[in-house]
Amino acid sequence: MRIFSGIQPTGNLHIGNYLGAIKQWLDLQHENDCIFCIVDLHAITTSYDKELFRKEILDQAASYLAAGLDPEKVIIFVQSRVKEHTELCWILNTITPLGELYRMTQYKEKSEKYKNSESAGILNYPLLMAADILLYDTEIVPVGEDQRQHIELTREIVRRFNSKYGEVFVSPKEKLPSKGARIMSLSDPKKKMSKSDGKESYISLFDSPEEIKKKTKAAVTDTGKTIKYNPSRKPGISNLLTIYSLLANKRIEEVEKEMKGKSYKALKEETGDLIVKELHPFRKKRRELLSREVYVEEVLKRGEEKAATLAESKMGEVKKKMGLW
Ligand code: ATP
Ligand code: LTN
Repeated sequence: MRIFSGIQPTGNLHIGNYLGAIKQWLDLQHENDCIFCIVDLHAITTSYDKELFRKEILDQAASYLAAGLDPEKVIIFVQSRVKEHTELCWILNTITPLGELYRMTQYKEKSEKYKNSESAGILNYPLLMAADILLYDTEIVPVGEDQRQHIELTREIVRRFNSKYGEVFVSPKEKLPSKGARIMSLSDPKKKMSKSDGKESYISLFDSPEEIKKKTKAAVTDTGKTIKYNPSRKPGISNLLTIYSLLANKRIEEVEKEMKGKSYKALKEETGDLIVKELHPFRKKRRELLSREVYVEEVLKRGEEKAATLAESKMGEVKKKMGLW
């Protein structure tokens, strides 16, 4: 199966990104044809620091490798280095009704956040994402729950393009993790964990043990005493149970049983300890990779060459069908 997914290079990857997306990538890489992208052109739709950006992109590549992606098996590349992504994005703009973009939840959330100062890029964001997916005949897109709607829109675009110009694109399916599709913020467990919020709200894959313990200890819970999974009534406790169960590879009920009769404080401590233990190898590997910048750049260069070959060929097909030069 052809697999494609991407994450924006905006700051540190957090355990939401890991449990929602990257953990699936690691499982999929062995038996599929995988392409993992650093979507820098998506990241520039909101404000970013141009002096730091290159470093953040390299850091993201080092993080992918540190998390366990094998560059001998998968293609890892930077989106802006393959020009066909923006080229196809324009074409998709011409066949997509505006109404479909306005109703995207992520657009509504982001435009609310930036009040009337949002760019057209925020609205058109899903079209660039659809271009990413469609250039590579992607069949499966492993993402967190928040991206499901964008994949549905991509399928709609495929249907529209193929019926207008002839069969060119493959219709992709999202792959969501069974649990943990949505890890919640530690400081506001009714919101998803997100790297655009305050540092105390998420745990980075590369936080120090002290930081991890401090953040889990301060996680917002409720005034009750019973450790029970109930996302609507006990969002904070349920979130900790979810994180624990995913990292320990145990079912939620099993974790609930283990924690029965224990205090919230104990649950927080044990979750913190488990996160520290599970993330330790990532931290070590990332530190090592960050000192091998030339190697990381080489991995990206190799990925770019392979991705460009596929993308050029697909774009050729698209133009031919559309009667473009
Ligand atoms: P933003 O700051 O824009 O919210 P983000 O932290 O959500 O960014 P993205 O780059 O948008 O990160 O997402 C990368 C991948 O991680 C996507 O597949 C997304 O579904 C997944 N993901 C992000 N946040 C979570 C979360 N809290 N729980 C589960 N999966 C998540
Ligand atoms: N919009 C996605 C990131 C993304 C992506 C993609 C994911 C951009 N292009 C293609 C899967 C496939 C997000 O997580 N915010």
